[in-house]
Amino acid sequence: MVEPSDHRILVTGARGQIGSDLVTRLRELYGQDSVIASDVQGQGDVPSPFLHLDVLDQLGLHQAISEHSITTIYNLAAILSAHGEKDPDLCERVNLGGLQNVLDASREYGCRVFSPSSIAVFGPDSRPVAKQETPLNPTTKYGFTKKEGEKMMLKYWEDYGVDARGIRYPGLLSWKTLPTGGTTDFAVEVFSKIQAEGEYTFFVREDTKLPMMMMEDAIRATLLLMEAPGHSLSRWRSGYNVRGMTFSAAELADAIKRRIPSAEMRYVPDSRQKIADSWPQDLDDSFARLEWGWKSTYDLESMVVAMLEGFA
Ligand code: NAD
Ligand code: AKB
Repeated sequence: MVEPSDHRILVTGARGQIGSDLVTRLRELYGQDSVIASDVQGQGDVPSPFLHLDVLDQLGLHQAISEHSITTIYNLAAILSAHGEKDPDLCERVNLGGLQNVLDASREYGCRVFSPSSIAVFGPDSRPVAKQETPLNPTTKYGFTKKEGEKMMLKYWEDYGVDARGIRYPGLLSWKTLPTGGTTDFAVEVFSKIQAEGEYTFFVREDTKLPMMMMEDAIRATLLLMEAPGHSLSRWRSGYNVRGMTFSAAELADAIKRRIPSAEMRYVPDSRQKIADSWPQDLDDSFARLEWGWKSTYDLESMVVAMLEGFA
């Protein structure tokens, strides 16, 4: 049994939307010095310890793990969907090449791994509600890398015993760090713009309905999965569906307008519409509920209250 003080954690891509919140929570649980934040970007305002680390740099990764006696890696370094469609080569290099480096190093040093998947693993044939076992037919480069990433993690578990786990996160909502490069970004941007400027132009149609989740729930799901006994996990261990809530852009706009009647919102779809139209509108997360006790806490109304307060 590993005591909290025995955890030595490396977080890659720590400056991103999830990393900013996850590093804080992990440090609350395991101690500031036990959690090494790292990113290909500079340290910014992330508190130390911080390493400048590119997941494509195999040697740097090995050195970081060995010098800091790392036991668990949260691999958050990635290129998200909209950015990935613009630069598919970089998306494949970072999302698959980076993951392979993390898994190879974990195999050598005996680390546990968490590396997120996404609802992007699904394609248009998964609509409206994607089940855990719905076939994965993504139409984006990002979705392809997430699907292959799930397979790679399962292979490293089955063939080499690397304890690799993952979640198919929906669009994540938080006021602490703004999302960039994704398709679900509109559901955060709207709160930031309405609070700052009183208006927002959605880059998707008003009937665009996608699965979403509050960051607090996503972090809770992540830690629940990582704490779950290995024997309770099935072949879905590298990509569990987790459900938070689902709403259309118009339903989100209505919920905001009920609280801020002067808010002005318009819809001017851009290239991200095609990506949104290829993803499921909702998820069935029965396996996560059954195997490791997942249950979300936020719904649309409580999320809108929290996000408006957060950006106020
Ligand atoms: P993000 O884009 O906000 O952050 C990614 C971080 O990775 C950035 O800080 C970036 O500098 C860093 N990075 C990029 N290339 C790197 C490299 N070569 N080496 C090291 N760092 C590198 O992304 P996020 O939203 O925090 O997502 C984290 C993970 O969760 C990703 O795997 C993403 O696919 C997944 N995910 C996120 C969401 C979401 O809504 N945020 C939803 C589904 C899945
Ligand atoms: C994106 O929009 O790319 C991410 C995701 C759902 O994976 N938020």
